[in-house]
Amino acid sequence: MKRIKVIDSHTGGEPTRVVVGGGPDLGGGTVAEQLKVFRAQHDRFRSAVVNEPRGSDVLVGAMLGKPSDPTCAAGVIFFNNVGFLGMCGHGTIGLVVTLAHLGKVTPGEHRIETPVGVVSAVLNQDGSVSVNNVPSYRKAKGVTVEVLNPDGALGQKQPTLPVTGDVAWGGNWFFLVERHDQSLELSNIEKLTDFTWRIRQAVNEQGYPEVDHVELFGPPVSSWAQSRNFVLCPGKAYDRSPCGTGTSAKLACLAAEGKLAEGQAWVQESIIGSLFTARYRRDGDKIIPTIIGTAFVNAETTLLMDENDPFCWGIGTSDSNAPSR
Ligand code: PYC
Repeated sequence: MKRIKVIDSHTGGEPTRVVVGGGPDLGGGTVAEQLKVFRAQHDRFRSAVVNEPRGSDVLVGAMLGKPSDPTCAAGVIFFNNVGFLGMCGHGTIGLVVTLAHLGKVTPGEHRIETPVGVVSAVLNQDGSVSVNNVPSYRKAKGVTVEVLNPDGALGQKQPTLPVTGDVAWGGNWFFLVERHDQSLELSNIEKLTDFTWRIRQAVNEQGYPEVDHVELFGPPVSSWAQSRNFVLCPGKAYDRSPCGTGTSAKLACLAAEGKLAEGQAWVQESIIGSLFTARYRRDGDKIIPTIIGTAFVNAETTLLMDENDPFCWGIGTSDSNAPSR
């Protein structure tokens, strides 16, 4: 029986599960090299931590590792129900609040090595966390893709519909869509998920195979915010938070359009109404976004992994189909 110590938190409603003990040895080297070991040798551990029956599709895992950069306090690899993330904004906020809960960090700046670069996170005196993300940029403006129209199958309507968006990097790859006819409300989640999933398929097939997150924007409900979003994550879950890397990608597009000045605040509202405040500074032809949010620790747990359990490694893994002993 393996015992894995985890601490759960949520950042604006989006959960993070930090593995604080009992995880696999990922060897040395950079965190990007440790990710290669994690992916190749311990993928079932990833699945066991975040997937049912212990987790759920929405859970993001965070595996602490040794940083190769001596200026970093920690290394981290974020993962989800289907694989690994480059960076994770809400997850970094959750990680810092978790480390503070454990007494391992105090207010101030902490550098963290991720597979896609070093980020820094400031634990503020009021408990909020400011994440200075990896350099972010817009790769392509106004890309139009033909998205399958489910009604088109009847023959009376167009089989596809054009959808236009920008492709941008904010630590993960995003397709960001401003113009659409969807209502960004919780009651519309199923339609939003279906629509963005079809967009993702079209974007991947029609030129951008690297994009794994899709973001829709619309008017906010809160008077504090400039925009509300719906973010589809790679495993078909939606982000309950405004998405740190997605908001970074949004800032990159706003900066490229000249619609947001350096240092100016942008308040992004999520589909459940939670808020991140974001700003950027220029770094050559890229930007360095800062994302500010708050997380709360909500569980300290020991996961038990019993090899005799047919669903030990999560529902849907090849191991879970083995005949019972
Ligand atoms: O906050 O960057 C983020 C994020 C990515 C996926 C889920 N949350």
